[in-house]
Formats: sequence, structure tokens, C-alpha cells
Amino acid sequence: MGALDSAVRAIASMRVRGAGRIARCAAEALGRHATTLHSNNVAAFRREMKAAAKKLIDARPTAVSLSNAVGLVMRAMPRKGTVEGARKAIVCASREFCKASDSAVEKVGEKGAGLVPTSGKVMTICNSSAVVSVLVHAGKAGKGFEAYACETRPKFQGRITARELARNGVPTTIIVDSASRYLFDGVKAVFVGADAVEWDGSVVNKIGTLQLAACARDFKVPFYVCAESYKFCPPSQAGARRPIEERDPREVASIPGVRVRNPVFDRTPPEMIARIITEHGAIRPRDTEIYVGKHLEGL
Ligand code: RUB
Repeated sequence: MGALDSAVRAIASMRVRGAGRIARCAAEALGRHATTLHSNNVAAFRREMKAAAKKLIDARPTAVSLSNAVGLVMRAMPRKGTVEGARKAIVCASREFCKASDSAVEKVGEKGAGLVPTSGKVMTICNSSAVVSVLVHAGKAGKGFEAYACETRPKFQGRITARELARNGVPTTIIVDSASRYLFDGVKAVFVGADAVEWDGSVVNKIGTLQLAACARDFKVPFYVCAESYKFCPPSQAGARRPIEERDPREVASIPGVRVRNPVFDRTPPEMIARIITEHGAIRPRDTEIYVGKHLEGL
């Protein structure tokens, strides 16, 4: 199987998962795919690259990071000139995206660490590399909080978070998702990742995020979203909602005669979010349009 199809399969099957990782995987795959093409001219090369880009974007529907990464790499491709020139442009843009993405996750960690409380519990859900970056930076800065990771049914990504935090010296407890409210006493802040930040500052993230936001609202503690710039929906999607992926019901249960639903993301409205922490600093959800205008222009 070629580099492209194996990336598409890895993303669709969730062997590679998380909005940042799938974005980098897609960007890398475009770079590798470009090196395998034997197109006769730039027009043919562009056609083949466009078909590859569509396959990658279609691999998972919700994370806007995927289409943003593909868009950022593809827009580097010239309309004219030689095939070699176009190939080089794609390879170079692919490397640049991955480098910028890694550095953005690091910067979100640095900027977000200041918002982590010095004691008490911090709750999170799923596995977000941006959240892990924030909590690990805060732990290294000597903050004495304890992380509570919701295990995240049905795929248990919370276990990855728990392992990553523990490996980095952050005291960590794992709980079933339904224990989050019962154990919320003592939580000083919630940190979650994002698959998409919509034009009005609504955040689409792993199913169960909205429940944590409701707990945070009821207990009057801040609810923070950690999201690099390429998790924001571009200006071309203003006014539109991201589709919410529903995966194979068998990931949840197979019971004869029973319908199973498996929505894997939910949407948290802007009024429930204290700040969105980006690599450029923490913004208020209501400033999303301004932020997008500045950092995602042309996508
Ligand atoms: C992953 C998920 C993560 C975001 C952000 O869902 O909801 O919170 O993608 O992750 P899934 P990151 O496991 O279904 O892909 O901060 O690593 O980009």
C-alpha cells in the first residue's frame, strides 16, 4: 500500500488520532505522495495531488485541523512551472506545517501552564496533546495540582492521557466518564482539547466535553480549551457547523434488537468557555472571528 492510502487508513481507523496528529499525518502523507508521482506536466500533477487531498480530508469528518493542514500544504503548489518545482513546493510546505504544528503544541503548553491552578484537581477528557503539553509544563513549573483523566468511552483515549501525564511526573487519577460530576468537588479548572473551533467560539471536541463544561459552570470553575490556530474553522466556514462524526455502533455494544448510537464529538457553546488557549495566547471565545481573520486568512 502506498504512503497515501496507508495514511488514509490510519486516520480513518483511528490508529492515528487526535486533531493535531491527524493534521500532521495528512501533511506528511501529501509530502510523501508528491515524491511518488510521475506526472507529465504540472496540470496533471495538480490533479493527482487534489485527488489525494480529497481522500485525506474524507478520512475523518469532524476535525477541521485535517482540512486546514491539507489546505495549507496544497496552497503552496504553483499553477505553472515544472513538475519538479511543484513537487518541491509540496514537500517543503508539508515539512513546514509539521514543524509549525509541533512548535504550536509546545507554545500552547507554555502559555496555558500559567492558567493551571497550583493545587486541587484539574479535570480533562480524551487525549489531547495540547492539554498534555499544558499540564506537563505546569507540573514542571512546580504546580502541585492533581490531574483527573476521564477514561473516554468507547475508545479509552483517557488512558493514553493518564499514561502520558504519569510518565511526566504529574500525579494522575483515572475515572470512568460518569464519575466526573460525583468527583468534581475540589476541581479548580477543566482543560480540554479541540477538534474544531467554530466561527462563534463554539468548540467541538470528544463526546463528554459538554458534560464537563456543564460541571464547570455549575461549580463556577473555569473551563479552558487548548487549541492551536489550525483547529479554528477558516473564514470560508463562517456560519457553518462542523459535522459530528458517528462511528460504528459496534465500538459501543452489539445487542440484538437494540439500536446503538455512537456520536464521538459534541459541541460546547462559547458562553461556557473561559478562554481558548492558542500558540498566540489565550483568547476569549467571542474574539474568535478576529483571531481567525488574523491567523487563518486565505484558507
Ligand atoms: C480526539 C479529541 C481531542 C482533540 C484534540 O478525538 O477529541 O481532544 O482531537 O487533540 P479522537 P490534540 O481520539 O476521536 O481523534 O490536542 O492532540 O490535537
